[in-house]
Amino acid sequence: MRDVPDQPLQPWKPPSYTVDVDGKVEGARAGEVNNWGRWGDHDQRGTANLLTPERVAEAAALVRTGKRFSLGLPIGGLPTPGYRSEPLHLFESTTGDKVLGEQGLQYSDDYLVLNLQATTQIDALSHFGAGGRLYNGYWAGVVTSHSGAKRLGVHHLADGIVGRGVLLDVARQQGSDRLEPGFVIGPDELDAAAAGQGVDVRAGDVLMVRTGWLGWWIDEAGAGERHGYGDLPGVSPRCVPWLAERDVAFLATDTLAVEVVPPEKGAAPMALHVGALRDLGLLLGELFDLDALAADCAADGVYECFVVAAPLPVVNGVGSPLNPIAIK
Ligand code: UVW
Repeated sequence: MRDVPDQPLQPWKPPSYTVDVDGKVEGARAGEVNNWGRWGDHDQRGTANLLTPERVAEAAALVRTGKRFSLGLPIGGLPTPGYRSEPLHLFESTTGDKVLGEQGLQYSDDYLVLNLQATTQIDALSHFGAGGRLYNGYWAGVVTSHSGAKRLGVHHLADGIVGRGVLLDVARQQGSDRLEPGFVIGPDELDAAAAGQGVDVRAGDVLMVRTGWLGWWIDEAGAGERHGYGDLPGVSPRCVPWLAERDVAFLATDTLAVEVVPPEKGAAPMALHVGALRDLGLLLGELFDLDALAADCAADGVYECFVVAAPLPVVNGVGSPLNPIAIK
């Protein structure tokens, strides 16, 4: 038999810190702008805490026409991010194959094997850490291949991302169908879009930032080519203080990464993920299909709506597919 080269291994270093019985790193520190401890030392919901009953009720009152927009991508039949497996849809029984009993009863059942991040999705707070730490000082080692996220799992968000949705259509504001790969959305671009659209961003908002990238990827990029992580327009980590000042509850974009890739000169890779998920406990949404909503907002000039997005309560999951519904 031919030689098979050994797989390279990550160098292993025992943690130089102590982890308590609750899975928290003693003395762990977040970035300068952070929400650690704000909702309790053992909080596992982060900015989902901002989606209070009062805010949800106020947001529900935004519904005027009852027009609904699904912001979720169809699962199957569309390209999958290049670094994630394609969904596998299998059938256990189908009416074409099975007839039950003398009455001729027929039924179908199916399975889905899905990378939970491979479509429109929410990143749970266990999805991303840095320096061995997750949100609120939890140790990154609480997430294992054996047990999943023993802390900060997506099931803690089962009551949903529900609240006032605000669309900032940065692409349209910049006079473009889609922002170029690497286009940096900084605080100035967010402010300009909000001012241009006549909408404000408030505490507890579900903020959706449109780059136009998703529509381009699906409709034009070589008829459904898979796409890697290499070049995307997106939000700069410089927006983390901006998001914290406004107490945004959820940030989503119509891209694979939310953040700009490659990072701006001088910025660390994935610094927005670290600043949002780890430091603020700010939940992120990716691959939100914002085009139809954006067209409607441009037509009626109303950039706020009621949004309902329920993660699947996958116990110890680090994310979940979403079919977010915006209602105007
Ligand atoms: C990674 O961070 C690897 O993925 P995502 O952008 O989906 O959160």
